[in-house]
Amino acid sequence: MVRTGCPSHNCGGRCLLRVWVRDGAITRIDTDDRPTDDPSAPQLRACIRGRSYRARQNHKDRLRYPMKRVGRRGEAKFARVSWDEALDRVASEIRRVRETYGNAAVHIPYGTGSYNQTNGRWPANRLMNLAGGSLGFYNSYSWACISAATPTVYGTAVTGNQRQDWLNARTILMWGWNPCEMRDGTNSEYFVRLARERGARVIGIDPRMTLSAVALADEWIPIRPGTDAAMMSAMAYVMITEGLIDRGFIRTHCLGFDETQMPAGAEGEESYRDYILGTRDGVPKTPAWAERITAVPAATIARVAREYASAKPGILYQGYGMQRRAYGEQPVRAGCVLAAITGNVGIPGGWASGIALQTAGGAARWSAFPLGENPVKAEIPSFLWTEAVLRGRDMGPASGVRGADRLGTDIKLLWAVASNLLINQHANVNRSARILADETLVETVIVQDNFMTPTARFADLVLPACTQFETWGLADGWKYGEELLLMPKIVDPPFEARSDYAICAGIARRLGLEEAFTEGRDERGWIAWVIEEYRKTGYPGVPALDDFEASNRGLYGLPVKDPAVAFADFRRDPAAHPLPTPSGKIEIFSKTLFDLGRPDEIPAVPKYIREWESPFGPEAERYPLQAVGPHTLARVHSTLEGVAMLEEAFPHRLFINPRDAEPRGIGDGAMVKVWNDRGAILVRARLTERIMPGVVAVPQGTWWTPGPDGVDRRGNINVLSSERWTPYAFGNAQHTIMVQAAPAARR
Ligand SMILES: Nc1nc2c(c(=O)[nH]1)N[C@H]1C(S)=C(S)[C@@H](COP(=O)(O)OP(=O)(O)OC[C@H]3O[C@@H](n4cnc5c(=O)[nH]c(N)nc54)[C@H](O)[C@@H]3O)O[C@H]1N2
Ligand SMILES: Nc1nc2c(c(=O)[nH]1)N[C@H]1C(S)=C(S)[C@@H](COP(=O)(O)OP(=O)(O)OC[C@H]3O[C@@H](n4cnc5c(=O)[nH]c(N)nc54)[C@H](O)[C@@H]3O)O[C@H]1N2
Ligand code: SF4
Ligand SMILES: [Mo]
Repeated sequence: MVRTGCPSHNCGGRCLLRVWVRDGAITRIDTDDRPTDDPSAPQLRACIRGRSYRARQNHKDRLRYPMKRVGRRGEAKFARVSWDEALDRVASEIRRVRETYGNAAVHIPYGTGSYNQTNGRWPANRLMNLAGGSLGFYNSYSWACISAATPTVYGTAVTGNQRQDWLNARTILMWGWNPCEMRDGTNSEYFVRLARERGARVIGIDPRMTLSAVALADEWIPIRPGTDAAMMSAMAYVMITEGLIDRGFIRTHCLGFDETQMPAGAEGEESYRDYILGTRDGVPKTPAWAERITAVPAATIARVAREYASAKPGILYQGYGMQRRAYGEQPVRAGCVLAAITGNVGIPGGWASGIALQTAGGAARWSAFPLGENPVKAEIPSFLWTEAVLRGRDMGPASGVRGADRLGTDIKLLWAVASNLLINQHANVNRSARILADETLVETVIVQDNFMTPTARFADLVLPACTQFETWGLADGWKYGEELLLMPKIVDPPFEARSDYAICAGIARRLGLEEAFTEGRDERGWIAWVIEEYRKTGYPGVPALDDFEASNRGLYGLPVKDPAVAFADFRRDPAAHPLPTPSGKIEIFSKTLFDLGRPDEIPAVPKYIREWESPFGPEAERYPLQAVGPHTLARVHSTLEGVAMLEEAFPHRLFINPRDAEPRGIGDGAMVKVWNDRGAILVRARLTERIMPGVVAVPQGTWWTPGPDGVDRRGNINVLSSERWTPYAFGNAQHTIMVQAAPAARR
């Protein structure tokens, strides 16, 4: 029995597994068996994905050999080749594209299959950085809006207290946040539960009655997707007109709340209070106004406003689903402002909102495997890679490019490592498939994965990578956590699969960079090196690798007895500890955003803006249903697709309210076609009252499997999602979709 960190990928958590091995094969997996369950160092109990990982590990469809494409791109006709031929070809393609178009024509796209140091995308990044660089990206598919919008208010993304502090809260608003299904740090749901046992009232605000609403909340408030900023504005209206705001805190710590505290150069402009009261636009943001937009009763909005503003301290926790939307920047800023005007910032049991990266602790940050520096300084927003394929040469700052005035080249070589993004996880699958199928655009597609994913089917070369059980790794918490988890190599890779590190080392050799790339280390050698770095840089208690391995404890942890509170210093003395914003204060009105001069889409104070696809636009005539693609317990995005027992436990369904299903003649369990202008999918219906009328849900991540008619048989929500990006963050808006649904024609 070996204790190890779960292969976990980008699953939202980091847990401990106990793995039993017999005759070189994994026979059983369970989880943390430490006897204590003390909130300062709780067990890291695995979810069903970690517990069922054996089925993925031993799956008959694991990639076995390197393969090259023999048909048209996307046709998925492949022939086995030797590793020598495959690696020669990768090296010569990197050389050719580099010489013909420059290093910026090579792109390693966003891909989150492994965060365990030497496995996943990281060795490829290290290699390309040594090989002259490649086109980089910034932000993520997870957090584009929230990571860009939070600093416009606070100057930083580190706005979260350590979770042990949640036990001090009296009110918790789980706003579009679903930690029971969408893991957001192992144990987040446990801490909410403890807080509730201590008397906190918990409210879930989500178009779906999630498992979190069921298991953790006192109340579920269904809200129309894309309208959260309207409800938040109406809450502010109630707080302002009923005198529930924290005037003292606003005066000493905030900027731009009303006309008395406008930043220099914006005197006389519309303040937050002006917007809320409708002083300039003539529309007071009353609960009645918001009810028409959000479908939340005005009385409920007013009641939640009063509760959050008076049963203090309180947490307004913002999930990320509502920022993966058209104007995803707005609800983020609106939530931060509610935290600020109620004075919930910088106090125990409070919460500043925003992305809320943990303020202190955390055994270590994950990327200690050295990637080196990228000689190519240009970066694109992660979501805009298809743009860089189509018109990279003309892209500049107006298209979100950083570090250069113009990219000067299109992307010509895509090397997807631990990524199912090129097809499955990016928006508008049919469009991506058309772009990739055109061999005059991207000339070379290399995919490195454990399975023949929809992305791999579009590869010119498929390289079989091993799983985390087959190589060395090290992980720490996903957003939160104080533990460092050792991931020793437990079994050998099947057939000819190799570690991502070994694959990259082989390419490095062919580019004359082997010594520079490996520095004489193998995977285990790098993990030993990384641990020594931690020991040198503030964590001397981490055991050296040999001892760590011999102990078979699997983890090293730091108990949290005295949880840190974000902005505590600023709260105490704002003059001595100013925020890293231009004004040093909480910027309710952002002069930086004001100066962009695009008030309709990037207002200086947070506003509700109607989405570009919404029930209120003309598009609703043909496509009257809003569709969301939540993160499901059964998968890590598209990873773990094909594990039969997970599919059995959580069958893939279109979740639809009977009030929408019945007029359409859709019965429970019926096969349904869901479509819009971008494409169509087939998926079985689950009729349920646990989703609000007018909204349907299709959990994201199933593998795109088009039939001869182009209709996807496996119900991938990204067939329906749009490639349009958000105005300020250049983020993905994959939850903003309008669709129609009808019973599928009998075949
Ligand atoms: N089980 C599981 N857990 C995961 C992952 C996984 O794949 N599976 N992935 C991990 C990763 S990488 C990430 S980035 C996070 C993502 O975490 P999130 O982005 O927070 O997850 P989602 O499920 O997309 O959205 C959360 C909730 O928002 C709701 N929602 C959608 N639109 C709106 C809206 O406009 N308003 C409101 N109020 N609610 C809305 C959805 O119904 C859903 O219940 O999850 C992490 N955790
Ligand atoms: N519609 C919609 N689309 C979304 C989202 C949404 O909410 N809605 N969420 C977005 C978010 S938040 C994210 S983070 C992205 C995630 O998108 P991706 O980063 O593409 O994540 P996965 O789909 O899990 O694909 C990871 C791939 O890595 C492979 N893999 C696993 N381990 C290893 C390894 O060690 N080595 C190698 N080489 N391969 C490995 C897996 O087999 C899998 O194919 O999806 C985004 N797409
Ligand atoms: S939450 Fe993540 S790390 Fe934990 S068991 Fe599940 S998949 Fe593994
Ligand atoms: Mo994500």
